Amino acid sequence: MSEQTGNEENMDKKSNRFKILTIVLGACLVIVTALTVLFATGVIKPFAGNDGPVSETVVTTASETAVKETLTETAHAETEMTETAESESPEETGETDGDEGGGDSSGAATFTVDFTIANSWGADGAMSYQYNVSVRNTSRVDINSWGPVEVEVPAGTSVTQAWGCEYGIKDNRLTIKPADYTSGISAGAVRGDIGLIIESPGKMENFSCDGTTDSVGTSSDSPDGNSTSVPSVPATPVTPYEPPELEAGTPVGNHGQLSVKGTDLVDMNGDKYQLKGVSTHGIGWFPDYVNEDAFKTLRDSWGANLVRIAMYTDEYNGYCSGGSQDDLEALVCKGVEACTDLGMYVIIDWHVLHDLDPNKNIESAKVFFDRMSKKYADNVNVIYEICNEPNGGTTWASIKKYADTIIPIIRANSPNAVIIVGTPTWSQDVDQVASDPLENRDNVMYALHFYAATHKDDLRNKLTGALDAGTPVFISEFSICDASGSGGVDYDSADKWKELINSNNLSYAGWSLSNKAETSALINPSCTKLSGWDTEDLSSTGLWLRDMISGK
Ligand code: IDC
Repeated sequence: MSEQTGNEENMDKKSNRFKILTIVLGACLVIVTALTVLFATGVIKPFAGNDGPVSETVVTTASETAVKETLTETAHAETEMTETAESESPEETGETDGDEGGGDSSGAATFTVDFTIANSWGADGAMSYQYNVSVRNTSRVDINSWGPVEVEVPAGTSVTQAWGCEYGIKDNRLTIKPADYTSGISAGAVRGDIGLIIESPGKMENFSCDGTTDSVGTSSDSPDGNSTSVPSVPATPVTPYEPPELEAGTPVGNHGQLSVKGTDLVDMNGDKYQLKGVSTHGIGWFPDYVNEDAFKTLRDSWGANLVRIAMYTDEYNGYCSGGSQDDLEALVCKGVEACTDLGMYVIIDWHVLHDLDPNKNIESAKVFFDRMSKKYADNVNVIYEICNEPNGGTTWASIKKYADTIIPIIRANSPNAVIIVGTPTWSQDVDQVASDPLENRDNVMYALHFYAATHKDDLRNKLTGALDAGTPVFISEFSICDASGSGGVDYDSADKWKELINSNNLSYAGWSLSNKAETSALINPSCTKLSGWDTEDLSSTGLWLRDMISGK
C-alpha cells in the first residue's frame, strides 16, 4: 500500500469522525431546542417546583432553626408552607441531622413533635383548635424529656387548655414542654396523651417540629413502656369552675374539706365524718336522674350528704367506647355542680367494669382526671374514684401502677381532694393494700363493694381485717340484692353490713338511682318521677336505703 493511499485513508477517517460529530452536535441541538420549548410551554417543570414530597422532606428533616422558620409559615397557612419549603436553600437542608432515627447513644437524642388538629370551632377571627400532640422518640435510646420546643404562632394566639404538657406564649412564640407523666419515651415509641386547645385569630394548620435532648437513659414511660395511643378528648376547653360561697347548715358548709386520718374520714375540724348517700346508675343510661331536684330530695327527705356520679368507661357508649365524651363530661359536671349548689359531697366515678383493668383506658383516664381536677380545683366537696371495680384477674400491682399514675395528675390540680382507689376482684380485696401500699397514699381511701345477698361473712371479715391493718375503706357502691344487681333482697345479710358500716363510721353510697326493672334500682319501675319521690315510689331497696341513710 502506497503512502498516498495511506494518507487518503487517514483523510477518510477524519472526514467520517467529523460527520459523526456533526450528527451528534445536531442531535444535541435538537434536544436542547425541544427541552427549551417544553419548559417554556410549561409541559416540563424544574424539580424544585415539584411540591409535596419536597416540602414534606424539608419539614421533617430540616434543622431545628429551619423547621422553626417553616413552622412560622405552616401555622398561618398550608400554601405558605409549600412556598417556604420550595425556597429552602441547600445550606439549610444541609444542616440536617444526617442520622435519621439514630440519635446518639452517648449524647443528644432526637424526637419529632406532631401537632394534629382533632377539632376546631368558633368563627373567623376567633377560632379554637384542639391539637392532639404526639411525640415520637426518633432515636435509639430512651429519652427522659422532650422539650421545650418552640413554634411561632399568629399574633393574638392564646392557649385555653393543655394536657400532658406545660406551655407558655411570649412574643408570638408558643413553647411547650412535657408534664412529668409524659416526659419519658422509650426508644422509637410515640407518646400520645398530650394536647392543647389554641385560640387564634389566624388560620391554623397541622404542623410538626423536631428537637433534640441530652436527657437520655432509663425511660419513665407508661406501664407498657410504649405508649402509642392518642385518646380522643372532649372538644370543649375546661373552664375552672368557681364554686359558690359555702352555705352554713349544708353538709359541705358545716364540714368543708375532708381528709383521711388513719382509717377515718375526717372533716375540716379533724372530727370523724360519715358520708352517706346514693350512686347514680350509669349516667349514659339514666341521664335524667342527674338533676338538682333529685339530689335535693335525697338530701332533704333521706338525709343524704353524698351523691356518686357513675360514668361507665366501657359499657353502653361509655367514655372510652364510643360515647360522646362531651355529653358525658357535661353530665358529670351537671351532677357535680348540682351537689355543690346543695352543699353536698360528690364522687366522680370512673366506672371501670367490662374493661377489667383500669390500665386499658389509662390514657383517657389521665385526660379525664386532669380536666376534672382542674375544673374543680376550688371545690372542697369533690371526691375522685379513679377505678370502680378492677376485675378479670387484674392484680393489685397493676392497679397500683395505674393509681400511682393518676393520683399525681389529680394532685397537681387539686392537692387536697380525697381519692378512692378500687381494689382487685370487683373492689373486694381491700386486704391486699396494707402489705403493699401505694406510693401516693395521702388522703386516699380504698373501695370495698358488696352486694349483700352474694357477699357475706367472708367479705365482712376481709373488711374488718383491712381496717385492723390500718387500711382506710370507703363503701363507694353496694346493694342488698345479689351481685347481678337483681334477685331477692337478703335483709339478714343487709342488716349485718349496716351494723358493720355504722359501727366503724364507714362512708357509703347505695346503687342505684334509677327506675330500671332490677332489684338494686331505688325507684319503682312504674315511677317516672325524676325527683320528689314518696314512699310508694321507692323500691324495697330504696325504702331500706332511705331508712339506713336517715338513721332508722
Ligand atoms: C349493673 C347495673 C345493670 C347494668 C350492668 C352493666 O345494675 O343495670 O346492666 O351494671 O354491666 C357492680 C357494678 C355495677 C353493676 C352492679 C350490678 O359496679 O356497674 O351495675 N354491680 O351488677 N359491681 C357489683 C355489682
